[in-house]
Amino acid sequence: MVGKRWTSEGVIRVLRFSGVALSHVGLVRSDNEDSGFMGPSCMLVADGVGGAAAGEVASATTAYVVSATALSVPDSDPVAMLRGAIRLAQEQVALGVARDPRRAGMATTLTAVATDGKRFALAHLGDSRGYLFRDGTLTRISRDHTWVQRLVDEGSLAEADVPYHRWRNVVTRSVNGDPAENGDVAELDLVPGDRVLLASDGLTDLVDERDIAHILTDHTDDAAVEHLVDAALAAGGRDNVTCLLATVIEGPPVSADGALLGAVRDPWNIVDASAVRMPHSA
Ligand SMILES: [Mn+2]
Repeated sequence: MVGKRWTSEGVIRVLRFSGVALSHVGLVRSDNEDSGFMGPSCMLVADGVGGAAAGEVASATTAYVVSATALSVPDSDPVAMLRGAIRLAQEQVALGVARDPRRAGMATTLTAVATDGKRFALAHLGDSRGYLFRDGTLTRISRDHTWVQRLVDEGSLAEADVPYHRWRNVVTRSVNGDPAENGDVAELDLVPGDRVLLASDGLTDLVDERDIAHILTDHTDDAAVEHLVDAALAAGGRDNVTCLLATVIEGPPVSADGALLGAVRDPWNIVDASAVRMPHSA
């Protein structure tokens, strides 16, 4: 893997994301319970569930905690950073329920990829998806935490039958306020030119992986995210749909910033925006 290094011109080179993202409420729902963040060192999608606007609170709070943590400690090991961010997100979701019992049962998926400029890590909980598109091949890099995926793993359900299963949306693990749920967090091997797609099930329930691969083959990242969202809407748009697509590039470091998507754009959805403590500056 290519690391942070000095070139012959004396310029620091780092690995980062160059990405674009879209979140659409869809054609059926009245509110967008998806949240997302697309920045040069972190990209994530969170798909919230829960009544009384609690789905928005769960996804926005989790998206805020993870993105703000990533921005506050840009040089830290991405595996450790994401583990810490999931712990804090669980605490914040539990706090949100304690403050308003109508939010009981709220939860969110989280699929996040982060880098410190050399190493990458993936954190995953729930049924949003991460994909790697490399050399023309689309590979799933997250494993669904769903009842139907468990049946597939046990050999009692065919992968091809998953999209039609009546329980396909039953999620077994999530950011739900449980301090014991740490998620799946692991290093991810990415090289310049790799394209990473993160999406909520509003895309992947409605657009099959062959069609997703064709769209990525035929289009640049900017055009591809629009085509992906359009494909979900053309298939009925029955859920909120969020797509983030980034290419891994090597170049000079950029100041960390990014774009917020969906429910996390509304600060009222964040349980406690002071929860992420910025490191003291010297
Ligand atoms: Mn969804």
